[in-house]
Order: sequence, then C-alpha cells, then structure tokens
Amino acid sequence: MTPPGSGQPPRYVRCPVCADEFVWPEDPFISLYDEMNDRYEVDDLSKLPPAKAINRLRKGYRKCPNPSRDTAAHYLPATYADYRNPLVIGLVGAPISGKTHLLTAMIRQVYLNGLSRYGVTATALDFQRHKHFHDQFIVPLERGEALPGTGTGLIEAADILLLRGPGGLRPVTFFDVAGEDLESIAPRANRFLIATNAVIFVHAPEDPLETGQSSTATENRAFQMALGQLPDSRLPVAIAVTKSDRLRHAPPADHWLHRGDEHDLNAARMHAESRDVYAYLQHSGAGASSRPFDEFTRCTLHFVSASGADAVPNPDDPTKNHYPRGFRSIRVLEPLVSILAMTGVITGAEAEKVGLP
Ligand SMILES: Nc1nc2c(ncn2[C@@H]2O[C@H](COP(=O)(O)OP(=O)(O)OP(=O)(O)O)[C@@H](O)[C@H]2O)c(=O)[nH]1
Ligand SMILES: [Mg+2]
Ligand SMILES: [Zn+2]
Repeated sequence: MTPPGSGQPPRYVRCPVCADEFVWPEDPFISLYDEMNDRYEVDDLSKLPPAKAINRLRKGYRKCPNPSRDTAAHYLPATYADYRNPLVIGLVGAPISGKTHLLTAMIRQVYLNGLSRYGVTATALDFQRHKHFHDQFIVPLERGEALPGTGTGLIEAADILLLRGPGGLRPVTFFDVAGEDLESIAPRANRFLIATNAVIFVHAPEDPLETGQSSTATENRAFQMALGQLPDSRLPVAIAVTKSDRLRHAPPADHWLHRGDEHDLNAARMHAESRDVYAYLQHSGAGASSRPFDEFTRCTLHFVSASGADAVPNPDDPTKNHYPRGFRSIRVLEPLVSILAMTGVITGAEAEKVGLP
C-alpha cells in the first residue's frame, strides 16, 4: 500500500479476472473474507499500527472496480499490485481434452514443492481461491475420483500463486475454462485471453467429442479460436499432449513416459521431446494441434498424463468415475517449467534457450 500523497506514481494493474486495466486504489480500506458468513467485509488499515496493517494486508482483498462492468463482482489479493510482471497462464483445449485434470495435477505438484529443483518455491497468493481449488479439485483427485467437466460461463481464475525464484517474485494466475466456451464465438466467452501472457494448449489423443469426431481430427476449433485472439507471436506457449498414458506402449511417447518426472532443466532434451511430439501430431492426423508451434516464436511440446490411466465407473457410485489404482501423474510439470523458463521466472543459460528453434 502506497500512502496517499506520498508522491509515488499511480500503479496500473490489469485484472487477471476481468482483463480490465485500472489505477490500483491506494486507500487504506481493504476487504477481509468472512468465511462463516461467506462475504467480504471492509477493514480500515489506517487504524492499525504498521506491523499489524501489513499482516492484515497480506490476508486482505481489494474489490476490482471492473471499469467495463462486464463481470460479476470479484476480488484480488490486496498485495497483487506489489509485484511487477504478473503472469497469467491460460489453458486452451477442446471439451474433455483433459485441461482440468492436467491443471489440478500440475498445481498439486507445485504445492508439493515440485519446482524447488529449479530454485522456485510457491505459496498461495489468494488464500480463499486456493482453499476452494484445493477442496474442490486437488482433494478429490487425491482420493482417486475423476473430476467433473468445467461449467460453461465460468470465466474465473482457478488459482493465484506467488512464485519466488531466481527471477524474483511473480504472481501467477491460472485460467481453466470449459472447452465449450473456448470454441464459442461469443465475445465474452474467452475474454480472459486478453490478460493472458502465456498459454498451455492441451491436446488429447482419441477422445470422441460431442460432435462424434475424435480430437485428433484435422481441425482443432478451440486452438483455432484462441489463436485468433492471441495476436502477439512472442507469447510463450507450450503444447501438452495429455492422456499420454494411452500411448505408453507406442513410440515415441513410450520413451518420454518411461523417463518419469525430470529433475533438471535441459533445453536440448526439451527440444528433442518437442520434435517427437510434433512428429506424433503430424503422423496421427492431428496436424491442426501443432499450429501453435508454427505461430509462436517460443514453443515447446510435451507428452504428459494427469491421471496415469483411464477413469472407470465407480462400483460404489455408478454416477461417478474413479481411478481404481489411484491417480499417478506423469511429467505434468514439464509444460509449466518450460513456460516459467520462457518468462524469466526460472533463469540461467538453459532457461534462455528453452523453446527456441
Ligand atoms: N487416461 C486419461 N484420462 C484422462 C486424463 N486426464 C483427464 N482424463 C479424462 O478425460 C476426461 C475429461 O477431463 P477434464 O480434465 O474434465 O477435461 P476438460 O478439458 O477440462 O473438459 P471441459 O472442462 O469440459 O472443457 C475425464 O473423463 C478424465 O477422466 C489422463 O491423463 N489420462
Ligand atoms: Mg475442465
Ligand atoms: Zn477485474
């Protein structure tokens, strides 16, 4: 919080939720979330001694003014504007391609300190949002339950983390919306792409979509719609071929899946995997899903599996699917590590080479 009249220049922030840009309010009135009554209450920090005010600020929120008035009321962490270069990562892919499972498996590993080998640690920046994500997504997946499809019209950030790495402190917001919304031509449906500064494109082998077509068909409508809205070819992107457990006996995916999770950053290895995934997409008739590689200057491709196996109907509750042997994610951090290297969160000579031809 900058004290009023301090002579500090105004801080401009682009809200990761509604994509509006506005001058960050510097007044001492923040909001605290009251969990019991499920509402936000205004708190006046000017009445508190400085140490307590800072502590309260860390737990507090500010309501986004949403100047274009196009989104339901939403709140951002009160410290959001304290960090420069916030990162907003969007997941893009067809319906049922596996975005939500992949994001959940990925964020779970980040919270389990999976990025520490790259010198990066993570904490929740938006505690309220993280609690919801943890309870609704991470816990059920850890119990071996398959997650439900994402509701349409839910254009909200999934989680906002604070990463601390050699490149400094960076808030990272993740977006995961319904594949149906990503394919929609309604202008509001994929507005979050305006604020997005890195994308993970998600492709799944063999899924019959509602159209009866397989997602390996020559068109990838979700990718195509997003590409139309992402005009800056310098945006760092990754393509994740998820559900690769279904390819585990076939080259070239078998080689990469057998490696399991990686323990270091190696640009040449990422380049070799990218080349293999690219070849796989061409040979399986899914060339349309490799288009991000052709359109962006920095792009890596990855074989990943969020769950390690297909979900099957749960005999105790046939309305739900589950993973009878539990879920076991494979290589899910790789697309994120690549994005973090390309955006300067992970630094060093290897990081600088990631995603370049
Ligand atoms: N075999 C296998 N199945 C997976 C994997 N990840 C997801 N699935 C299955 O794929 C289906 C869709 O997964 P979701 O994560 O909900 O897909 P989504 O892209 O978020 O779907 P929408 O929210 O509808 O756009 C579910 O039935 C999952 O069980 C995986 O890594 N391996
Ligand atoms: Mg989903
Ligand atoms: Zn907003």
